Amino acid sequence: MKMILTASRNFIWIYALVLLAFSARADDGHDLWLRPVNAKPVKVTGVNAKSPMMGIAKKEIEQRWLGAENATVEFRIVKDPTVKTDGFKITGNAISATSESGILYGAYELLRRQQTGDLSNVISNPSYQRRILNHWDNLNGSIERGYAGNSIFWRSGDNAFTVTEKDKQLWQEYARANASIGINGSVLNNVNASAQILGADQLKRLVAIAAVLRPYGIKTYLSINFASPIGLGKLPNADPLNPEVIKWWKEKVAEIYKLVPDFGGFLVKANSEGQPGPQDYKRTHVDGANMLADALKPYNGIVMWRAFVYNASEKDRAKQAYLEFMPFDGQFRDNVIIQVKNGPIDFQPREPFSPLFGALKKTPIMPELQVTQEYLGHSEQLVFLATMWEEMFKSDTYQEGKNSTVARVTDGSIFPQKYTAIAGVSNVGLDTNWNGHEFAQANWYAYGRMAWNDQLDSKTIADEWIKLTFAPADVNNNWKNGFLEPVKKMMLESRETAVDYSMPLGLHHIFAGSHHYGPGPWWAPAGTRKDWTPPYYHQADANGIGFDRTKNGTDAVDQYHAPLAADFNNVATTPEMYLLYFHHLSWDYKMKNGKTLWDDLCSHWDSGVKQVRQYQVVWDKVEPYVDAQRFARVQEKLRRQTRDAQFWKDACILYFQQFSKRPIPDYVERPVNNLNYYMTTDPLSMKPVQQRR
Ligand code: BDP
Repeated sequence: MKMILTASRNFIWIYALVLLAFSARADDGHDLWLRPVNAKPVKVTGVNAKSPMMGIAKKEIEQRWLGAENATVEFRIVKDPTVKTDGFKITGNAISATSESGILYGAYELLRRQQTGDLSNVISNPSYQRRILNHWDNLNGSIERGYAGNSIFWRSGDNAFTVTEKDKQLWQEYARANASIGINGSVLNNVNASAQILGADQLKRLVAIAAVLRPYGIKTYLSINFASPIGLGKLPNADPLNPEVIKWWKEKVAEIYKLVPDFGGFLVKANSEGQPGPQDYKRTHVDGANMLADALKPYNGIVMWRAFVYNASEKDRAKQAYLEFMPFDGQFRDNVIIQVKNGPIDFQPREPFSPLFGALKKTPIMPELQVTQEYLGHSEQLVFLATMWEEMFKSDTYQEGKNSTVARVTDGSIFPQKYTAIAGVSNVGLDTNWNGHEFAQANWYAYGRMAWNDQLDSKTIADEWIKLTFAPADVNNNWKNGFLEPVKKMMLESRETAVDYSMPLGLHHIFAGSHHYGPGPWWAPAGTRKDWTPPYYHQADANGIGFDRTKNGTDAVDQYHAPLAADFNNVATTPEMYLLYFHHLSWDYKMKNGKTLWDDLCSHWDSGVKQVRQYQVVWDKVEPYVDAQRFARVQEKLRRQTRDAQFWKDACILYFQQFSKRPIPDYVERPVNNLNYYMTTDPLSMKPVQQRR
């Protein structure tokens, strides 16, 4: 009896120690979804010893094998018409592909399947050929809309161009993370590009970066400044029809390809938000894009020409890209792809899809998504973006009949196109955990997975990511019910929650000026461009709220294909999630749930706050399953998110109440400060500002 007691006491001690060690273990998040595992011995065959890429695939298998001990994994390069470039087939322990990159992606998939418990065979081909991250990194190391520290590629100072071992290691880790989710391209600098990116020192650094990224299957691209021939080449102009300019670009491109023979091409933001472009010389987007395309063509390079254009004109901003680009359909070279943001305005928490999708029928389009959370709480708020992107991919444009989804009109399923591509604005920075928020890693992961497979649903992605990022070695039902399921639910709801506490029912762009963090529906300093101020977007007055884009208004609805044009034109058939995007409605407008518009708006703001409060509870309850460091970091961020959500709700209710003149519904929590407080407190720093913002 005594012996049994001692034994069980010992057991309890050991158990407690193990628990303590586990929960106290520090985890800085640097390993992302590629955390070390207790690999079993394995043999890999079919490896071309000369190929760095095959070497990486082999090493990954050896370091992460969780299958049968001493199993043999076979790499097979095959001729198989069902397997596209980069695609692969997994049959048991064999990975077959038509290219080495396919073997690499197959290896990552096999390992992922082992870790997430899916051992079925699969054949997998990417939806888009080019799956690209856009880094908005400036040459001085800062990142436009970056919330996770400075650039991993560029820095200022004396050693700006020294390539250190530390640099190379970080680039390699970055490349590996990308390859593991299928990303195969990186644009290394900001779309608001400096001409200097094409300078000698910068190109040397490009060479060094490309050398590290290449074995992981990642091509490098650069954003260029359209006026580079002036800024760098000292030519008097950058007119795309000027022979001197044409020659300058040809020579520059030749120089780049000599240094980086597999260089991907250029990303161009032209005549947009003050950037130079062909219109400066009374030329068109076609003139500009084709001139660059001709220079890149001999090397199979591409031009990604952005359609993010709008002027401070009387025209509805939401209509401008369509108006500007539709007349050019069919006039671009075949190595030009028009890069179009998911929505017509600008990466808002919710917008309908851009009407250009499917409408340009003879010009390939690549969707541009924003992984960095410029308008969705930076790296402070837990917002899983996969559900938003899924909403976009699955939206039916009806352009070629039913089921002309955004996914299908851009990935080559409907329109035959030489190149297919997709871009995501990166959220990577020098922060130890890469993305600032532990859960922002999920957005990088989700972007890669959806770029690979645009039919993948958010639930599957969340499930995979949680297992890879948080699962202990011995996954059991306790962990599944105690961690996986509640955290998954929270992630899947989180984007709608953010919409609720910030811009429900189709409201958009009512952000605080410049940093876009928190509310600023009142923000309209004298002299600011109207289309950069929130009142332009919400149009609140005594009669109601919302932007009238119907036939009686700006007629933006007309840019959508039937039946959407008519559906959006009619308030009764407009999905309520887009209501105030398309309609200006009275405060007493009756919603489907019977509430007035005012009451329903208040309910959304309020429920958004309540949902974040619930996330705090969810997270506190998962504490036993998470290492102390990550637990504490997320807990702290959720506290901030709750304060932010409340700030949104209170500020919006008090501000719009001035117009609605309606009481706050009884069931809605009362604001904790007055309107003046919200208007004189910066929601990012939470510090008072001198003037009304
Ligand atoms: C907006 C950002 C701005 C970018 C611009 C773009 O606020 O910083 O330069 O998009 O995409 O969302 O060019």
